[in-house]
Order: sequence, then structure tokens, then C-alpha cells
Amino acid sequence: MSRVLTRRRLITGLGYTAIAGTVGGLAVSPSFRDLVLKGGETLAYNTHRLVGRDALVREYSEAEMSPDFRTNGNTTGATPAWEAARDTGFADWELEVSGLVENPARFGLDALRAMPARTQITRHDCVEGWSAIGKWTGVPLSEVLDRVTPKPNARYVVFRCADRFGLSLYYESIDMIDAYHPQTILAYGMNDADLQIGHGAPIRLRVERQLGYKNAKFIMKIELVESLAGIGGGKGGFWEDRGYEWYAGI
Ligand SMILES: Nc1nc2c(c(=O)[nH]1)N[C@H]1C(S)=C(S)[C@@H](COP(=O)(O)O)O[C@H]1N2
Ligand SMILES: [Mo]
Repeated sequence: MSRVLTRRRLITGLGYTAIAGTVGGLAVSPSFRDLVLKGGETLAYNTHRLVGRDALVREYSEAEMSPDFRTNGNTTGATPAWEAARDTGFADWELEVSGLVENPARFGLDALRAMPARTQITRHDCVEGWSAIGKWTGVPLSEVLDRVTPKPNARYVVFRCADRFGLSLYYESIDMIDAYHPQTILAYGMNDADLQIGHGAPIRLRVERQLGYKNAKFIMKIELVESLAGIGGGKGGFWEDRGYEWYAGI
């Protein structure tokens, strides 16, 4: 628990400091006060939306890749379905895509690999204070969404994972803007090899404008929803339910 609070203070603390420096004694409007009170989350969200829905994060060269990319959080799936799929080398694994879509579907790894692919070398920033530059290959989430046709009231994409802390399964969520961002991919490859189990095999999310914990590993199911209220603790992710920001903009 103390680790959670420390991490949270790190993010929101930075936001407060930055804004307080700018405000310095100005009479602030109610909306600006809102922004200050909500801290870094709102600031990062608004900044990203201002620079544009498709603004790309920096991509790096092969020479800049980290020699070691550590794992963090859970390093294996733990549900019977994931374990059974792992035992077939993920040949039997299927991604379920459901919720507010016209055509719910299931995609095996071969089907995902047959879709248009994207490779990007990006920097992963963990809220615990480490970063690593890695090469990710996968299918843009937009390609998958195009095949299931989201309904107009779909507002969030929820990622259901196969690992747990205690009794709680890991999950995450992003909005439709990040879902359609060109660098948002379902990665099945890392550093020119198949995605290793420790990094979230068979697929993990890369959502490059946000911190490490948003990048869900061991994905089993993608669900489109209108509200995050009924899911987990209602805050949009495993760590969000424990105090982290939902919008973890970098
Ligand atoms: N399913 C799942 N996804 C997860 C985690 C996790 O524990 N379970 N940890 C998150 C955190 S905090 C980080 S920093 C990254 C770590 O990814 P890596 O193991 O590839 O370094 O995965 C994120 N995604
Ligand atoms: Mo992290």
C-alpha cells in the first residue's frame, strides 16, 4: 500500500508543483481551480488533446534500444484459460472482442498477425522511476476495432488480463481517442522476437502516450463500454482502483 501512495504522490505531486508555479497568486476562474485540484491528470489529458488526437510520441533508432528491458508487475498469466493456451504455445489462444460492437468476434494469433502490422521503437516509462527503450511489433488496435464496428455509444476500450494480484484480475482501459491513435498497438512481438511471457504473451497493449501501468499484458478480452462504473472498482484499471490516475499521460 505504501508503494501505491508513493507512486501516486509522484505523479500528482509533479502536476501540482508545475501548476502552482504558473498560477502564483492569480485570481483563478472556477474551471482553472478545477484543473489545479485535479492536478496532473487533467493537465496531461488536456495537453494531449490540444496537441492533437494523432500527435505521435518520439520514436527511437535501433542504436538507442536498451540492452536490457526489465519486466515489472506480474510476469505470468494465471487463469486456467491462459495456462491452457500457453501449453499449446498460444496456438489455441483467442482474443475475445465484445461489448458495444456490431460484430463481436474472436481472433487467434494468426488472424492478428495477418492484419496490417506496425513496428515502433519507443520509451516505456514506469511510474516507479525506470524507463527502457524497446521495439514493439503488433496490430494497430484500430485495425481490430474496424473489424468489429464499435457502436456509437462506445466510449472506452477495456482490456481484461489473465494475471492477478491476490483475487483481483488485472485490467485497464483507454478512451476512443487513444484507442484509434496510430501508435496504439496490440503487440505480439518485442525486439524482433515473439513477445516473451514475462512481457505479457501472447499480446500486450502499447499505448505510448501513457505510463507503464496502462500497457496491459496478458490480454484475453477486449470489451467496449459506455461507462467504467460497473467494472472492477469502477476507476478504469487495477491500479486506478488503488489510487493511480486513470489518464497517465507522459
Ligand atoms: N496484466 C498486467 N499488465 C501490466 C502489469 C501487470 O502487473 N499485469 N504491470 C504494468 C506495469 S506497472 C508496467 S511498468 C509494465 C511492465 O511491462 P514489462 O514487464 O514488459 O516491463 O506492464 C504493465 N502492465
Ligand atoms: Mo509500471
